[in-house]
Amino acid sequence: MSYASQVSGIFGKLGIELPDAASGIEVRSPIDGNVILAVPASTQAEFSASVERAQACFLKWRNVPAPQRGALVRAFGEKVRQHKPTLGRLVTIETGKILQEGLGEVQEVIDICEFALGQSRQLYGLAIASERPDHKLLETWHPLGVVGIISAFNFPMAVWAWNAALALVCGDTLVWKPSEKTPLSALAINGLLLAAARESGVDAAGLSEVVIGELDLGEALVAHPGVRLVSATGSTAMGRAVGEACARLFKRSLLELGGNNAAIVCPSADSQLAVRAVTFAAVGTAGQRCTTLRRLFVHRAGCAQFVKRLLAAYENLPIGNPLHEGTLIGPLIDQGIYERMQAALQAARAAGGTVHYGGRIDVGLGGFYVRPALVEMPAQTGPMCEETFAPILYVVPYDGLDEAIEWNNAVSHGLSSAIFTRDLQEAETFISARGSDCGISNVNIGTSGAEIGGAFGGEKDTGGGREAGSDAWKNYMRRATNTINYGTSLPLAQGIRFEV
Ligand code: UN1
Repeated sequence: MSYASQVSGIFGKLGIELPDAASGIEVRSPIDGNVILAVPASTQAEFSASVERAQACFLKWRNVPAPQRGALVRAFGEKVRQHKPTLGRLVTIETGKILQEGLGEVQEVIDICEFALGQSRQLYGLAIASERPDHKLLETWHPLGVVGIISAFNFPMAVWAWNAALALVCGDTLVWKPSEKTPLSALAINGLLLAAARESGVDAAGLSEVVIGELDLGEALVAHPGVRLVSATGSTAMGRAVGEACARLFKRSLLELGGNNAAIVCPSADSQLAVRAVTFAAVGTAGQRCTTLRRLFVHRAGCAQFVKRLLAAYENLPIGNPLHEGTLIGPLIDQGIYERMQAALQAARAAGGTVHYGGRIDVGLGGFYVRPALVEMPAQTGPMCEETFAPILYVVPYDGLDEAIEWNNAVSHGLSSAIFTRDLQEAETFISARGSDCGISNVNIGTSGAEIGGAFGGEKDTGGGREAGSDAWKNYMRRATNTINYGTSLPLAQGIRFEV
């Protein structure tokens, strides 16, 4: 069955209308590279209407008690759970990530809904001691407004959901511009949210809008005065443009950009565990996660042996149709990424690297399939210092931990990092103030696959934003400080006397 008919079956099962396929943005399945269908792009007028609907809806939604808003998110999460296999399949067809990872992505949506439901009863403020008699200081949190979400192709549902589930319980409404490569996943998951709203008796108009288009639409979203926060996931170049434009307008931005993530394998590491963890982090999602492991520093004493074991694991990786059980590596999203990967491997060779694997493989489907590359580098140089969004793992031997930590931190990004060691001093140093400078630093676990309970994001060129768990909800609310005088006199702060 063609992917076009599978997709129409999926939308049928979900009870969501597929958009008119006559013309518009062509959506391809990376599995075979063929067009699934065309999705109409949003016009400027449609985009403006979406923001206006979201603004109007916000005026009502902000008055709904937060736990009731949480109830909608719970109903949505239940719907997603019910349709998990169908949604996972759609993610795989549209992104090419293996079915296990497609299902994992849907699970992330379910998880954040549960988290947000709990959060809906915990939007805590503070009561602060006042310096004045009969006075009280409060810190309270209020809904912010319309939240604009820009998301990337590689997590076409989960990244939106991290933002959406929290923003909704915080009383905000949403306008989402998904990647033009993955609008179908967006329409499906958003369609389930709107269905949950209708079934819960919530007026769904303007609660969560999807707009489809390319760069100019993202620019319009950032520039629109009705959008109070722009949460953007994607390349550093895109994030810089979003961040600068938002700063000019004093608009909030929440940026989750690239990563050039590293791991350190110490002499005391459990090498079997480390080989599995490194392999999953480096080749999972065919190297197309922002948390993908791209740089590896192995202690010189064990480096040759460790590389040998990795090469053996790489050689046996099942590469092929991501819908088939047993496949671990699916296709790259498109030719553009394939070409960037090959250019990076060329540059690595020129910089003195020894490249293992990395070439295109014919799995009989079309599409861009590669065996992930392992590159032994003499030092951290050349393309190793940049993020190439493809499965390339550079390996460099190190002699001292300080040196390895310095290299970990010596790139422009600061998303995720890991150390493999059974030495307490090494582990604690790595996650200490003089350790990794990343937003995520792990011990005996790879760089990717973070749980939603923690704050997700990173420093430097990764953009500084934090999404999902911990106190990330505060991004989606405005904070007010309230001073209340319950006495009969008017003492002024700082002891100022001002008698009139
Ligand atoms: C991304 O690649 O943009 O930690 C997000 C992870 C996933 C999310 C990745 N939970 O790898």
